[in-house]
Amino acid sequence: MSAHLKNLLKDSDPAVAEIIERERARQNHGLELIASENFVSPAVLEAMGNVMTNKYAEGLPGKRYYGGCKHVDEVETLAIERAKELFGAKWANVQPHSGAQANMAVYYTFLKPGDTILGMDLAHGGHLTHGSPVNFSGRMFQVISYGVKRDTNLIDIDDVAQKAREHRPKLIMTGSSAYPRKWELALFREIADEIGAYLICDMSHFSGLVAGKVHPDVVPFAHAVTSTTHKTLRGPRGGVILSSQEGGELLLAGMPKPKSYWDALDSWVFPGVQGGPLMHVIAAKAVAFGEALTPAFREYAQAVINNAKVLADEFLAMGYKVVSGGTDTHLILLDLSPMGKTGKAAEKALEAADITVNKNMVPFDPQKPLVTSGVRIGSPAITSRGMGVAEMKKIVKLIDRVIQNLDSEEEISKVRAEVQELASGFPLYPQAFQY
Ligand code: DSN
Repeated sequence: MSAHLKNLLKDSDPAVAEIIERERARQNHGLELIASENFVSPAVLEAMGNVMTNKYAEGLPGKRYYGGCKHVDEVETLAIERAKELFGAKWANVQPHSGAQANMAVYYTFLKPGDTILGMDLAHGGHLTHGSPVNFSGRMFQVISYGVKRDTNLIDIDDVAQKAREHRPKLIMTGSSAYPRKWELALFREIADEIGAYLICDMSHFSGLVAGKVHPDVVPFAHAVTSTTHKTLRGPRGGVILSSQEGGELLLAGMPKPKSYWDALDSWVFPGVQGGPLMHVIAAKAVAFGEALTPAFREYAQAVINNAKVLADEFLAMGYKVVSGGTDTHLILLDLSPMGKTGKAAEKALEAADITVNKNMVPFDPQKPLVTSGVRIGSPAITSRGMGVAEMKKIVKLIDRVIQNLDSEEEISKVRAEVQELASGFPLYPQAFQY
């Protein structure tokens, strides 16, 4: 949004303008280490805040239920083509409002209520929409969960195979929210093929790493792949579904004849689980996919992993317990239980020092989800600010000072001053571009 428009908002609704300004300042002054967050480019921000929000466009490009769609058709077609090119997919739907909506459309495409799914346990790093009882996925389907091994904290593929053979799920879900290691889909596909299950990958957390070619491809192995667009991929808040697996016809409830499952996925996004697409967000997705196709994005994705590895190594050198012994993605998970501390206390004290992380369950965590033994720390957002190895080392020392002094307001306030000084060397957006 231009400075001119910013002034319009300031004049017409100063209350909202001031809240937005405070949030901008918070992002600028602090260290954003939530593994699922990032900072979009000014171009993505601009593509999100414009007249595209005014248009209703139920349907797909060229097949809409409203007139006046010629320009939104252009931008959605561009977003679809760029998404396909980025991930080597043959089909894409860029309309899901979120990762959860994308997963819902996938489940409704491949399953009937009551069918069995096999997904990663939330407490071991999985996601709510992979079968948690507090989510629609856990209420609609029979859920069997797999997890990590107690000794290595790596995925127990033998356990996956054994549970697949025993419970014969119709769908196997892969992907995670707090698993610091790469996903190797080929092994999962062998298991899925053995029992005739659909294999789905929710690559929300690491799709930017796949786009940047620093994580193995997942699209060739899964029947469908879902992702958010706002995490490592550094686009607007939203979702996308991709597929390269042709063939397969599904008879959907209420439909007179079977459909290819690409058509079925389209139908389950709209009218299945959503109404009108958010065309301003789709325009911003097109911009983000275009950015992710550049060599600069590959360098960014590599830097995200390099920075996360430095964070892990520095914490290990200081004697911290890092779940699975390190990382090969964008995130690390600290287990604070050997220090007698909780994720809840660490998150709160770190926030007071302008360092934003989230408390997180660690595998086999004895603490409750609102307390937890762990904190999850991600490198995508600070890498977008241009921070590198030297800054990672400083950040680990700052975090350690807070964790060692959870109750010391004096130390926390000293750390906050150093955090703000560090952040000020890496301004988020140019001054003229305040939002
Ligand atoms: N909330 C996201 C995360 O933090 O991983 C997942 O939806």
